[in-house]
Amino acid sequence: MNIDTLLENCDAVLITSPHNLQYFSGFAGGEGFCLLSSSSKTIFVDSRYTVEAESECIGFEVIEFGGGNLFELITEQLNKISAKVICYEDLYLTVATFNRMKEKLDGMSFLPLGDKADVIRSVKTDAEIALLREAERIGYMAFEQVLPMIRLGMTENDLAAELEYQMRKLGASGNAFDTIAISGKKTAMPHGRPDGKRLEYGDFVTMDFGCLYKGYCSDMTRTVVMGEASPKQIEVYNTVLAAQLEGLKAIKAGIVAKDADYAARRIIEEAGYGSCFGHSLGHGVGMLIHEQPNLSPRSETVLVPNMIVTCEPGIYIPGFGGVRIEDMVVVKENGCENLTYSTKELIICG
Ligand SMILES: [Mn+2]
Repeated sequence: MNIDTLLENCDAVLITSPHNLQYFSGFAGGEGFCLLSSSSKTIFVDSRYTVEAESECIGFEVIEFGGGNLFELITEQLNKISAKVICYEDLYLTVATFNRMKEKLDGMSFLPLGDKADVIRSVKTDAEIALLREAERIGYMAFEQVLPMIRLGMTENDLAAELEYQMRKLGASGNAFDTIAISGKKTAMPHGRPDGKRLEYGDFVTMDFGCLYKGYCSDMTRTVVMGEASPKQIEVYNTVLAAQLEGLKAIKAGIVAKDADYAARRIIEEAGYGSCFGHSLGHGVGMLIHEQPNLSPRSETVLVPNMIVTCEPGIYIPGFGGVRIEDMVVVKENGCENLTYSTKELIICG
């Protein structure tokens, strides 16, 4: 990766967020302070992580701190490289830590990093794409395992637990976010939460879930119907599916993100459900479940090859229910490669 962008207008950048620590230093322990300059790479960790950092951070000097001497050690390092301006992660550093840093690193100027690291991370390397591909495979394999278990009378919590259990069995280290497994009228809430509600005849059931695999997230959504689908359910489902397919067709290098959003949104608007699709078409996925680029109606970001994004239109009707269908894709020169293999035909369960 290119750290020159990070070092624009500053002498050193201090990385503190878990995902950027892993991305820029290799350190996967989550808690540490990574100082990058054009001439040095240093990571400061406490004794819980010294051994780990020494094995993970290739080309880095690992400095162990303890007993409140962190900022003294950082100051020593900054003096060594004659740094005057230090860039910090304003999006992630707490105000408390920032204030402490300002007080301890007396005489330094501070520059916010903004979204520079996020923009760098939005275009994936081949190694990252391989990890995201495997993460998504774990997700859809778990879905295939769970589909035949979906029965009338089971609770949403049971369903969420099965999805998470299967992902873990398939190699995930955790969940990428809180699993959504909701049914009936609750499916009108895009981010509804599972509870003890039982799956009933005629319910839509929306499952939006993802795993963590070697620090990378997966994300997919499928909606099924219990027992039998009503004509209106079929109409809503097919409208979302048509929009999702249009969105996938639009996603390719060179398109402006808002135009990809509109390609899908137009289908939903023309079917008369425009007011029922409040969120964006999709988002980037990587070490974070939601990262750049944002495929929103306002996003001017131009997609480039090897971005990984979701395509997830939905229709949500209060008092009736909702449908969302989500795949995760790699942006290519002339289209996109879908990493989510599960069927999108309307599935009847129970
Ligand atoms: Mn998503």
